[in-house]
Amino acid sequence: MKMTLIYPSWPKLDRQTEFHLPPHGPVVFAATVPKTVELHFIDENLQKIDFSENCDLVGLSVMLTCQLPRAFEVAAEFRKQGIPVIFGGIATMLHSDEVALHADSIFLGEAEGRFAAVIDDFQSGGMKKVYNYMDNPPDAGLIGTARREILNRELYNYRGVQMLDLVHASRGCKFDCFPCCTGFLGGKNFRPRPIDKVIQELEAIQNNRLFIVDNSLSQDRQWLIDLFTAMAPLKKKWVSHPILDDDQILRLAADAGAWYVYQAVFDTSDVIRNRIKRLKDHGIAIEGTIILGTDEQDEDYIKRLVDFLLEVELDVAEFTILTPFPHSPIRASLAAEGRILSSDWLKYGADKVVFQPKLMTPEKLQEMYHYAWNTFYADGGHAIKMGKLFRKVIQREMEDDTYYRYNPRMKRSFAKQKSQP
Ligand code: B12
Ligand code: SF4
Repeated sequence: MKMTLIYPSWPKLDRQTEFHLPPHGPVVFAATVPKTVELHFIDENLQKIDFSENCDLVGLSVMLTCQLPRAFEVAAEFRKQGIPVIFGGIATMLHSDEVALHADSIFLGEAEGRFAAVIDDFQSGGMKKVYNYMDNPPDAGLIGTARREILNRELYNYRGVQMLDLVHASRGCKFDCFPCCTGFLGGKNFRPRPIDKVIQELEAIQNNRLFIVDNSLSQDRQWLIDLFTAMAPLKKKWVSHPILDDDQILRLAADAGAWYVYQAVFDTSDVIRNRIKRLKDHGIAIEGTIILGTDEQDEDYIKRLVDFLLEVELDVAEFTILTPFPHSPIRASLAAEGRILSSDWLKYGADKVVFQPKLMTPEKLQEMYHYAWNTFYADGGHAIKMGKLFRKVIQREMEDDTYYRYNPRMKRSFAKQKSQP
């Protein structure tokens, strides 16, 4: 049986350098697909879909709300030809009723230990309209090593530099922040994977540089100590969401290869200033994630915030506009106040205003989004600041002799160049 798995394209943030990370959901999902199924993967951000290709079942893996409009077009094209389509992934869970209108089947929840039964149903002609495991997540020990071999790895580079590989050591998040959907997705629980399985997966990845996509590395202190201690000998370099703000943990993280973290910066307080300083003191760089449009922000507030980011010398900043994604706490409160202006999912890429801000007009907030990007990057674009971050990691790889680990051919050509008169 042949299954084509597709990751539909989505619009990148206006102003951000266009780069494409290897999709994570699809490769983790692929590990749950029985080996008897011949699986072919297409990342539409970088590959063209061949609608005439022969297959028995199409799977659409949809992570973002703004991916949905394209996912629906792709599904319609296959279904027109009589090829059944099953949807899964985060946006499928967040928009299940709407997605069901465009699908033969929808899969809600995590697929580990569950997808083989869907294939059995399909092969016996009885695939169900809905598979719903949202209230019953699998044991995190069932999460296997992602099947990264389904990716065409050569596509994932930026100007010749290999992109990071994505990996996760836990699921869920015990916090329930206002703009976030993870409470709904993961049941507000932290679910760590067994550390030996994580290490096995990290060892298998043919890349020095990783993005650990766990929601938050600040949920369980002892687990972090165990994880970072086990990771240190691998000498990988990695990016992550926030790490527990604690000197011992940050030191262990740095020793385990922490390269830079995404750190939410929501105000200009000393708490944030000190957090940034502590990260820097441990040699960990910072990509600030800054949400624009919260209720306390007006034009001056945003200007002060951008000045602050420049003053504390953030390495990189990613500005987004507050977006009321379905099943986030903020959507419920904005909806109750009648402040949602649009539910056109294409506009839900986090760079367009789709709600009524409290202290600005929607047009002013949109203008301030551009102001923030333009001002922060006035003395060098996003690509230049990213380039500096990459130079930092290359320097560390040279120091601990890991730079050529997955690229011995480069070492030989470098040595040859050096030996030439
Ligand atoms: C990693 C990540 C990213 C990465 C994605 C990289 C990549 N190429 O994969 C990057 C950094 C690019 C990213 C960007 C954004 N992200 Co993001 N991201 C995540 C994160 C942290 C983890 C996703 C993940 O990998 N999960 C682990 C995998 C294994 O789980 P999974 O995909 O659900 O897959 C399982 C099942 O769903 C199932 N499955 C998956 N596919 C399929 C297919 C079929 C057919 C079937 C049957 C089953 C199935 O099997 C898998 C195994 O069980 C989530 C939060 C979260 N907890 O999920 C946010 C999240 C998805 N992101 C979010 C947001 C808001 C964004 C941004 C829009 C804004 C921002 N800056 O954060 C940007 C995009 C901006 C833009 N326009 O360019 C929101 C989604 C909002 C929405 N509704 O659109 C989330 C939920 C976080 C939140 N704040 O609430 N993100
Ligand atoms: S924003 Fe981060 S810490 Fe807060 S609920 Fe979402 S994933 Fe957890």
